[in-house]
Amino acid sequence: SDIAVAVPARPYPYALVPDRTALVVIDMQRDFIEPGGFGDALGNDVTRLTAIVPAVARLLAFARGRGWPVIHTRESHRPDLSDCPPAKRLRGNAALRIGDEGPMGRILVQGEPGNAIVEACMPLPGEIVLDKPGKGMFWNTAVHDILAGLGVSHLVFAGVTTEVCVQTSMREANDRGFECLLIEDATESYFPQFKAAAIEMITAQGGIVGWATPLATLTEACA
Ligand code: C5J
Repeated sequence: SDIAVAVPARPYPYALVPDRTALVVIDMQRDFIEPGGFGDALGNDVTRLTAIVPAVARLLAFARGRGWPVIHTRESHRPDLSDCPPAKRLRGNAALRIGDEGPMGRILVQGEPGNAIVEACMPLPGEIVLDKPGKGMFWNTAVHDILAGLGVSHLVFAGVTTEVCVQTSMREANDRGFECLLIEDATESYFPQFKAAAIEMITAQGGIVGWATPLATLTEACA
């Protein structure tokens, strides 16, 4: 049905249509989140990211209980890097490039240990796992067709990092006509000021990219 539930949110209540909603969990990968991974090796404080793992796991349990489709993304490239533009590979730390051997296997390469999703957020059989070569989830993936096939118009977002892959994916989804809600305590950045600014940007100007709310507000509104 198209019956909507009003979820209190920034900048005003989000009209969630449960029968047309999917959960999107962005890049909850060991290499970004776990101590000893790629993110850690680059000098980032991963404790901020490990701290949201339980909230993302609770959100997954909630979505599964509701029967929502669940889409997990992984930032990843083919082993031959044919889907990694040189401009992406050459960016940043010359000692740790995409495809190089990192602390948890080859960096951002499909099938490597660090590319896997953290244990507590592991996809279940039947859930969609999307390998995406970009920061956003639409570039070079089948996700638009997958969502159309499922009849989804509303997307609830979680994952890392807020201002990079989560925000890019939300902006891409917003341009494609999806109504997007970010779960504030189920997303995180290495930089707290970037997380706060990303949420401000998303919700500014009457929700120019979408809405944001805490997990408990979503679950209470749907109870
Ligand atoms: C993600 C990144 N997943 N920060 N990647 O946000 O490069």
